[in-house]
Amino acid sequence: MLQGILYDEKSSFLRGSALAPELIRAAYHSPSANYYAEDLTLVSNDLLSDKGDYTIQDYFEIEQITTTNLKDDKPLLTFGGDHSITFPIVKAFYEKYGPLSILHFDAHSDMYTDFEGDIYSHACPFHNIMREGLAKDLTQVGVRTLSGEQKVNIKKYGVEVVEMKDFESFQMPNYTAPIYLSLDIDALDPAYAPGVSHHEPGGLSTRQVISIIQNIPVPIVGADIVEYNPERDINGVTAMVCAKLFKEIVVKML
Ligand SMILES: [Mn+2]
Repeated sequence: MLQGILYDEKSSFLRGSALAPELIRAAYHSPSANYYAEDLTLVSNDLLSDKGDYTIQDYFEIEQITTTNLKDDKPLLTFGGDHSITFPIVKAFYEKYGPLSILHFDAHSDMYTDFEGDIYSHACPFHNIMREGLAKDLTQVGVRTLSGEQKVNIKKYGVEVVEMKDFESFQMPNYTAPIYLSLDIDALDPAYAPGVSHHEPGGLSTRQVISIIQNIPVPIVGADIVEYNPERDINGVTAMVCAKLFKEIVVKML
């Protein structure tokens, strides 16, 4: 299942990611590509059971909406929105499934206790998730912006961080149960995905992200694609990256 969360109020630097869901869908439906994932799964529209996009007035509505859409007992993927939405989404998943392992792609650890006075900032969702014990474990890939405060929190909660500088040594965690996947599109190098609010050079290639997704050994029960900012995109190239990664993720959700 698919839901879009039109929300970027917790962005610290630039707005724009609330515009993303509609444009990722348009890229996915673009006649320039087909609906096949690379393993030849046909990721067709009727497979998705799209719940559409939700305009958010209040941050905590996101949990309610997700809880409602989880009632169908089907895997659920969310188009964001800034990364703050992952905390209320994971909260809804926790209520249904208990703590899940989370695989998190991001240039940033998002492990600040608060950011500019807001504990729900898009720089904080994974601190909130770990503080509330909503994840079985958390592995972060693509990180290249750590700070002292975040390092303290990472240690405190036993977060596994694969920094970009050490990416060569990345090994898939030993998953034995379905996981939640959170994909901040700024994990990719801005050369591959310029349509993000925070351009952070030295990131992952599209192919590296695809390879990791294809090698996940267990089903994905929940996922999000966040932080795509169409206002920063060039010729819709990042929307196509989102659509491509979306199809590869959906394969793991079936
Ligand atoms: Mn990020």
